[in-house]
Amino acid sequence: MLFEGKDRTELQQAMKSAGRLPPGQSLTLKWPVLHYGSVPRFDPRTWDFRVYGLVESPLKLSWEEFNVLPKVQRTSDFHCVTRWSRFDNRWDGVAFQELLRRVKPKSEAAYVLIHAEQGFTANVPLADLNREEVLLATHYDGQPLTPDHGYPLRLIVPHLYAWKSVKWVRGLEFLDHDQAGFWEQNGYHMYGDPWKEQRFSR
Ligand SMILES: Nc1nc2c(c(=O)[nH]1)N[C@H]1C(S)=C(S)[C@@H](COP(=O)(O)O)O[C@H]1N2
Ligand SMILES: [Mo]
Repeated sequence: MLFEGKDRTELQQAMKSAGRLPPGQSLTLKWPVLHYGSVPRFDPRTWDFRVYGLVESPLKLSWEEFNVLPKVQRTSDFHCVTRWSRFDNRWDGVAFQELLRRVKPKSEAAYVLIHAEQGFTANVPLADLNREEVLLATHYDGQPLTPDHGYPLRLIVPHLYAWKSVKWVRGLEFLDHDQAGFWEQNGYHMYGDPWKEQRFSR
């Protein structure tokens, strides 16, 4: 392995040289836990996953039904707006494009509001979700997500700041307009490109 035996600063330099460290970020080898509120409890009997709004075929799946969907594996980097980046994270889950094929967004659909437990939301343009590397992840490094990292299901959008990678996802609402989510209402950028340091609005 190219990066084996290197310490954190050496790894950071390697990622920087490889063009993988966005400006103002530093590499972490630990995995910080970051979210607003408490870790929700998962109850497989009442949990459901809904896709609704501007789609031809709305979906409502139980946990059992969700797990019948075909799974993919993706490895990607993760950049938090609080300035840490974690590299080469291996996720398993359902490709976002797999869901898009099933729900068939209407032509007016341009944005998705991601809904999570406890009313948490985040807004992402549909075009940014319609990418190979975007997935609804159930596993990290081959193991089910831990409760504090989003068990049973979280979104992964590697090319945007990690607050868009919503933990404890329960639904996707397709919209024809951009609607600020939780952090966006609290001053974070509507889009959140780490390469342009789109941390805050205004
Ligand atoms: N439901 C929910 N998802 C969330 C958040 C949150 O507050 N609530 N915070 C986001 C932020 S700011 C970050 S950096 C990542 C952190 O993911 P991690 O705790 O697995 O490192 O989760 C994101 N997903
Ligand atoms: Mo974050």
